[in-house]
Amino acid sequence: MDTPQIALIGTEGSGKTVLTAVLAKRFSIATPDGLLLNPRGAKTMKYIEYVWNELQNGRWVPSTPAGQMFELKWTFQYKGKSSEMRIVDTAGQDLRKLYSDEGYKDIANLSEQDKKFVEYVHNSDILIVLVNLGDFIGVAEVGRKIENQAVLKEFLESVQNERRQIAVVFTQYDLYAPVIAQQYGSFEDGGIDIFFQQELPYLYSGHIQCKEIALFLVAAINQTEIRTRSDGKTERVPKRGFTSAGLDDLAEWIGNAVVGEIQHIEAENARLQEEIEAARKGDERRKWWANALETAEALFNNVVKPVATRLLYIVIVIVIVIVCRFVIEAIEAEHQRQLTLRPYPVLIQNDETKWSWEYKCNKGIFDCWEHIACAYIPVWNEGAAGNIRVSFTVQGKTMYKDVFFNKGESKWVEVYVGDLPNHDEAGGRPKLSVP
Ligand SMILES: Nc1nc2c(ncn2[C@@H]2O[C@H](COP(=O)(O)OP(=O)(O)OP(=O)(O)O)[C@@H](O)[C@H]2O)c(=O)[nH]1
Ligand SMILES: [Mg+2]
Repeated sequence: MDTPQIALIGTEGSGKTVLTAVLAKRFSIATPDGLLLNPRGAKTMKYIEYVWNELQNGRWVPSTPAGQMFELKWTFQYKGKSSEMRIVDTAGQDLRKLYSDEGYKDIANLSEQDKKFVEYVHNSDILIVLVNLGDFIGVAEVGRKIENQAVLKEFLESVQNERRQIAVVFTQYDLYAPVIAQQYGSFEDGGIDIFFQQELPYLYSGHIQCKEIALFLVAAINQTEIRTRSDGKTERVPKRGFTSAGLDDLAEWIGNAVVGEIQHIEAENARLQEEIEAARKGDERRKWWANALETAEALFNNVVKPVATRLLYIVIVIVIVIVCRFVIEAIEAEHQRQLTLRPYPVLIQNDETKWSWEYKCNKGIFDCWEHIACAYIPVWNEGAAGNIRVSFTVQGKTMYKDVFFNKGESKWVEVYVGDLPNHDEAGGRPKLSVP
């Protein structure tokens, strides 16, 4: 709710309608303090003017019918604040009906009108509870006293919360001032507390004493006169040109309460604005991130991914090449290693004249039956240990012998070359190879 709302509550005849009109009229012209109530719309103006005219012409207005609420609107100005303000003039009958037997609690079974009453009242920021002094002072009937107090007590219990501002206004002070002064002492000098304790003990102890409820004494119509009606009966009616008493204090309290409410609403609005702003910024941030994510995704899909794929292919190819090279190099190295491992045969003497030849007799049981030529070839193994094949061809016949050499070893290799008349017949160079 962004408009301070005041509800005037009180039992029938407590003076709500009269006070509303008198207050509105009184503050339709700015006070020296700057409090101003400017009616908004024809409805409010007509309502106030109607009641005011009746009072000015010495007539009371009829009781507000049950089920009716007059929602009146003003532009309120006070202490540099300006705001719309609503005052709801409720019907006393409704208050009694709903709060005397706690019927307001059974909200589900309330009529639409009653529901509206309860909701309206409970949604109001400022409550002005009117108490007709006549209901509690002097000749007041005991049953009615108890009944009224019960209604008010129940009502106040139901509406009190930490924030709501509540005032209890005693009306028709003009009629009871002398009795009050006599019975309780001057209200201004603490008589009001004594009155409360004595006449409204449940309200006093239950609410007024411990809760912050403002108390006011008001005479909306401070001067009345007795008039004889056409039926011969007499009645007390507003005196032409009447004044009011106690309105300024009440108006000041209302003004401050409304200003407090406006400040609360402004603070709430500022907080809401901040929340909205924070939410908007949060939204913007989320959107920004979403966009950034989208852009990044698009960039990734359209640029990075294809480049990366190509790069990956290139890397794969490079890796394959490197691996191949590595493998080839490894094979090469292994080959080299194998080569270096293999004995690298070197003839010390490649010169046949260095060979040594020998004839050996292949002796039988009695005599030599064969001569065998043997060639001794000097070989030096420069390489690693391994077999070296020494072969050579003599008279078209190739012979060989595999001989094991240690690394760096040199020795004579003996090769049988067969039955040769003499070694001169041997021909060709020996060849060395690895088997
Ligand atoms: N002497 C005197 N009588 C008043 C004053 N205000 C109200 N009254 C009397 O109280 C009666 C009821 O006043 P209303 O303002 O109509 O009371 P209400 O609270 O609106 O009553 P409902 O509409 O029935 O709930 C009037 O008809 C007057 O007789 C006042 O300031 N002085
Ligand atoms: Mg009324």
